Amino acid sequence: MANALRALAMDAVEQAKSGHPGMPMGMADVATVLFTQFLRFDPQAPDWPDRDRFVLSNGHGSMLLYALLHLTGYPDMTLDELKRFRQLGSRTAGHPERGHASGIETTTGPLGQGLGNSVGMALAERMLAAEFGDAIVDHHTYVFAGDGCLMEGISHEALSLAGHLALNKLIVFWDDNSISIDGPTNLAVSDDQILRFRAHGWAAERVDGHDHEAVAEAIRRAHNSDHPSLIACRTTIAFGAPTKAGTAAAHGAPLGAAEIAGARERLGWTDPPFSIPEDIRAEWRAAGVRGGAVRRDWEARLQSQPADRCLEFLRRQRNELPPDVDQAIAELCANFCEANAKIATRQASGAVLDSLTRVVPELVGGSADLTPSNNTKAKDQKDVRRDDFSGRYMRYGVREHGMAAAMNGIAVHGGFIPYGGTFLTFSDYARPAIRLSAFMGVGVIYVMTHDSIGLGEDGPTHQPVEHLAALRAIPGLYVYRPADAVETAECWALALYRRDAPALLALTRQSLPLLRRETALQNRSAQGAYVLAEADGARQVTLLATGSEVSVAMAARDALARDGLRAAVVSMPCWELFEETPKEYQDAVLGSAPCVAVEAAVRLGWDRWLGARGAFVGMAGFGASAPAEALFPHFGITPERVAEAARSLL
Ligand SMILES: Cc1ncc(C[n+]2csc(CCOP(=O)(O)OP(=O)(O)O)c2C)c(N)n1
Repeated sequence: MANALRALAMDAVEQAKSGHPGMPMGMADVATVLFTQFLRFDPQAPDWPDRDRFVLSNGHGSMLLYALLHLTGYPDMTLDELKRFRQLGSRTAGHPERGHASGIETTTGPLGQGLGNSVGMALAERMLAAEFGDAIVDHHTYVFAGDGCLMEGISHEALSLAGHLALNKLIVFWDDNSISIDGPTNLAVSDDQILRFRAHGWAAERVDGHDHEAVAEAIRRAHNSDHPSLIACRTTIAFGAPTKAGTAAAHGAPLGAAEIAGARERLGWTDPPFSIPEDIRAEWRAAGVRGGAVRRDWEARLQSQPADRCLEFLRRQRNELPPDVDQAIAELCANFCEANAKIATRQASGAVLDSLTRVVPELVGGSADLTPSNNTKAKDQKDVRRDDFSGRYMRYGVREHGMAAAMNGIAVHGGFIPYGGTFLTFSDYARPAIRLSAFMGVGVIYVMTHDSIGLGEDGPTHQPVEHLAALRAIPGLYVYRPADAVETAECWALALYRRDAPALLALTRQSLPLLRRETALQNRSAQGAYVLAEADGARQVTLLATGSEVSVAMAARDALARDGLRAAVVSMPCWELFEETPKEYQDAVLGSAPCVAVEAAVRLGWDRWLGARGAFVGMAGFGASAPAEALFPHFGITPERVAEAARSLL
C-alpha cells in the first residue's frame, strides 16, 4: 500500500516535470499506518466536524496528500487530477491549497505554517469539547513536518505554545531524513530535536519510519500521553530509488525515467505509470470506508443532544452569526454618540468587544502579551488554561507569528471566530500568517493598535509608517482604520460579517474626538469611504483621510472655510471596500476637485485616489521619540499644513 503512494508520487512528478518525489516516498510508510489504522475520516463527508485533522506542514510533499486522498476515495481527487499535477486549473496545485480539493485542511508550503496552524486546530478542538462535550468533539490533529518546518522560527512559537497548553491530542510526525535542499541537514543544524521538544513540554520519541508496527505503537503511546507528542520518524528520502534515495537530489526534482525504473524494480512494483493493482486499490478503499460508520455514530450522538445545543453547534459550524449582532452594534453607536467622549479607537474597540462577546459566543480573543494595550480582553472573558479550556481568551505570549498561525488554525478548524492583537508595527512578525489568512480566505480578525506616530514616546521602533501600505498590498485582506468610536463599531461589524476574508483593524493609542454624531442605523463604513462633511457649496478641494487624521482634515476644512474656501472631507476607513463600490459612487465621493490626502504613514498607495493634481500630507521616513502632541507638528501633519497643501492646489 505504501508503494502505491510512492509510485503515484514518482509518476505525477515525472509527468509534471516538476515537484518533490523524495518526501512522499520517504513518508509513505508512516502515512499508510496513520491513514489505514488511526485517522478518523470519511471521504464521503470530508467536512464532518469531528473528523481527525491531518496537516501536511511540509507542503512540498503535496503528492503524498493527493495520492492519499485519491486512494482513500475522495470523490474529487480523481486519477485525472493526479495526472494534471501542478497544471493550471487542477486541484493538485504545487503545494496543497485549502479549497482546491476536499481533505486539504489548510494551505501549506511556506514551511512551518502548517505546524503553527495545527496548534490552533488542536486548541479549537479542546475549546469546542469544553463547550459541547466529548461526545460531540473528540478528535486528534496529526501533522507531518520536515526538517525545514523545524528549522523555521515559527516552530519555536508553535511548539512552545502547544507544550504550555498541554495539547495532548496534537501529534507531530517529523520526517527525520537528515536531508534538505542544500544537502545533509548537518550543514546547517545540529539541534537535538527530541530534547528540544521535551524542553517545550512535549512527549518525544524516535522510531524507524519504515517499520509499520513501530510507528503504530508510537501512535498508541501518543494517544495515551498527557502532552503533545513528537514522533521522530527516521526515514530515507526517496525510499526505493536506486541512486537518489538518501540524497538531496531526490528532494525537489523528477527522478528521471531510469531512476524510476530502478525504483519500481526495487519496490517490486510492476504496474505501469498511474496504474494501481486492484487488490491494493481495494485495500486503500477499505481504509477510506472505515470512517463512515464512525461518522454516522457521531451524527446520531449529535442528534441526541438537546435541540438547542445541536442547533447552536451546527450554526457555529456554518459560520453563521447569531441574530443579535446588528442590535448590539446599533446600541454601541448610540452609546458612543450619547457619551460624545474623546476616546482612543483601541478603547472604543474594547467597549465593542465587551458587548459583542456577550452575543457572539464563538469569539475567541487574545493578544501577544499586549492585552492592556490592545484592549482585546472583554470584561466577561475568562482565560484559556491548560486545565480548563472553557475560557475564551488566549494568552498567546510574545509570539505574534505563532498567534497568527494558530488563529488561522482555529478559523479553518471551525466553530470559532478568532481575533488577536499586537502593535501594528509588529504585524511584520505575523505577516507570513496574515498573508495565508488572506490567501485561504478565512475570517481571522487582527486587532493592531498603536497605529502611527500617535503612539508617541515609545518612539520610531514602535511607530508604524510603511505598515498600512504593506498590509493594503496583501490581496484579500481588509484593512480598516476607523476615525472615531462610531466608525470603530462599524468596522468591527464589517469584520465580523465577512466570514470569508480576514480583517485588520488599525487602532489608535491616542484619544480622538467623536466625528460621527448621527444616530442613523446605516453603517457608513460599509462603503469603505464616504463624505463625512460636504463642502458648503461647490467643492473646491476634497480632503481624504483615515483614522486619527480624519479629525486633522476636519480642522483643515474649518481653516479653509475661514478663508472662504470650500472643502469636503472624505473618511476612508477601508480602501478595499471602497474599491468594491460602483465607479459612480467612487466618483461621487472623490469628486472632480483636486484632492489632498492625509495619513500619518508613507504615501505609497495614495496616488491612486489622488489623481494627477493631488497632494499628500504624511510621513516620508521613520518617526521619532516624543509625546504625540509634539510629533504631529514636528512631522507637519497638522490642519495648517493640510490647508496649505489645499491652497497650493487651487
Ligand atoms: C518559509 C520557506 N522557506 C523556504 C522554502 C523553500 N523550501 C522548500 S522545501 C525546503 C527544504 C526543506 O527541507 P526538509 O523539510 O528536510 O524537506 P525534505 O528535503 O526532507 O523533503 C525549502 C528550503 C519554503 N517552502 N518555505
